[in-house]
Amino acid sequence: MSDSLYTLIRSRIADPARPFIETGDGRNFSYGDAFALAGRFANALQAMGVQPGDRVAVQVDKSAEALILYLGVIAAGGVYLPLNVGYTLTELEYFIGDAEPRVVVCRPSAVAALAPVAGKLGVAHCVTLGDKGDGTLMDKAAAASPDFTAVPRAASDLAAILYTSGTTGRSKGAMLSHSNLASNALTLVDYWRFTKDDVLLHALPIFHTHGLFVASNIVLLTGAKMIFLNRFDADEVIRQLPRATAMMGVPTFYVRLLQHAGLTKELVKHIRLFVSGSAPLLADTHKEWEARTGHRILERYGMTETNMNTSNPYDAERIAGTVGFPLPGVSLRIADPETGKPLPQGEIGMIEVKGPNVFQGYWRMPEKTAAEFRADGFFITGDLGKIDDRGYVHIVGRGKDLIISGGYNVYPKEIETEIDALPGVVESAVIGVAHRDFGEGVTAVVVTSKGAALDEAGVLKALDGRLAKFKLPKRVFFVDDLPRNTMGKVQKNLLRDQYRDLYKA
Ligand code: MCA
Ligand code: AMP
Repeated sequence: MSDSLYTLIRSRIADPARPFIETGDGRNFSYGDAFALAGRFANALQAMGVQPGDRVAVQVDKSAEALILYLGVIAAGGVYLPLNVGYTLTELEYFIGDAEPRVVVCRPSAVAALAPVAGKLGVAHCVTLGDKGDGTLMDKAAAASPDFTAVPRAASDLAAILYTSGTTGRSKGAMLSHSNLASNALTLVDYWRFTKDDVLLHALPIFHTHGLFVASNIVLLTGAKMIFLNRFDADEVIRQLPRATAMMGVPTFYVRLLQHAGLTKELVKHIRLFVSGSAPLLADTHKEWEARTGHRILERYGMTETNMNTSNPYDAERIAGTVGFPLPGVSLRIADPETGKPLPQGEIGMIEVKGPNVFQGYWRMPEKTAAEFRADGFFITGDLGKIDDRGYVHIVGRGKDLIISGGYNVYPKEIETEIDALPGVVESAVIGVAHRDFGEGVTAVVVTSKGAALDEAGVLKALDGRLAKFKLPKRVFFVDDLPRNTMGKVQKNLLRDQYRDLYKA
């Protein structure tokens, strides 16, 4: 028997005529349409030599076809490797060199620059997919047969690799198996009561866990429908909300919608579920949302490496500022960060998890993988938390130096390395400062050598093109020295304090 996620999805769709994706420009897909296109993609990929286990790297704009490509890749037994469209050529070079994909799929506008780089790195095919369902991959798909029998896969075979940055060194590819994805999505279907009658308003990007797996896999496993927006646009979301029954978003979605005069109780009376995750939802936002709409947002907690770990309950009380209970099948403990010894109930420590949702390790980094697991198999999340006396998990901080801006992770070390390499820079510290829109705003504090003529605009210009735009500091400050403790470690908490009101207005 095959444990392919694709086979599972197909087995759960009883009526292929049911609508799957509705897009703004009328390129709509029933489940049958989607399976036919996935079959064409799978045949086209096989014709390009994709064998089970081969990586297919994809950096394209959001479209129904792009999501269906994910299905085509896993049907062919390939490993789907989605990449943020914001990544620059320099960043892509690393991912492609590390993952060694057989095929790279990019935007038509990017192929001239990317194809030579991919070719140099040994990629056999660089093909394109545009946001209107155009491109050379679509041409190949159109010429291929829609009939395809999914390549059998074992539960632990890889379905996807998603890169996530490390606090030190380069990005790590989190390897997710067919059963990691299937088990978590099936759990969420039950926990959040999804059925074929749901209509999910999908405004998230599809190159990260939230939009790709949490949102899309749930829909695919229930036969529900999605209204698929290319990006988050508050006006468009307000227009579409009355047609939906559920929406998933990062906290910035909710913050922005609260600023929209169109958000009323009447507008959302058909919605049964609002989910938030990927970054902390402020308790104030939670409360304001309830006062304005009558709905309590359901906050949940996950990671690229683990999919979803905890969720506030569907029926019982959803508590602002908590991420709810461990999901069925997920073991979660609070441990001493140094020793891994479980701490008494109520104490703050490292959140560690174990379960079928937890990934297979980092791609070609066995030492890094080993370092993030305890001997008894628990994964060390890097998040600090506690469990209250009612069993709700609270995330109280991060043991890792990480900024989450609008739901995107930014690793200070990566930005500091780029800034430190600029002429005239002695050292720098990059911190996350509370930001009214993005939750945290990337902020750089820089020490230059005497007489250096570097200013804020100069730093930003130098970083532009090397780092994705969402990683660029919103502000750059210059100081004589960075504050350090007696061990010589930069005291980022003091810097965060100093700049705490920067983005509040
Ligand atoms: C865009 N910009 C950003 C961000 N997004 N800067 C910082 N942080 C961001 N997140 C930049 C743009 O490049 C632009 O720069 C300027 O900010 C204004 O862009 P704007 O139009 O306002 O942005 P937007 O297009 O509206 O995007 C904001 C957004 C988007 C809707 C919040 O970032 C988004 O969709 N975020 C969702 C991320 C996500 O899905 N995360 C899930 C990860 P300039 O003006 O210079 O051009 S999965 C995960 O974390 C785990 C597993 C989990 O638990 O889910
Ligand atoms: P990523 O590596 O992009 O998957 O980001 C995972 C990280 O996002 C987690 O380790 C947490 O730090 C954070 N995160 C996800 N959901 C929440 C949440 N509901 N509240 C606070 N932090 C969250």
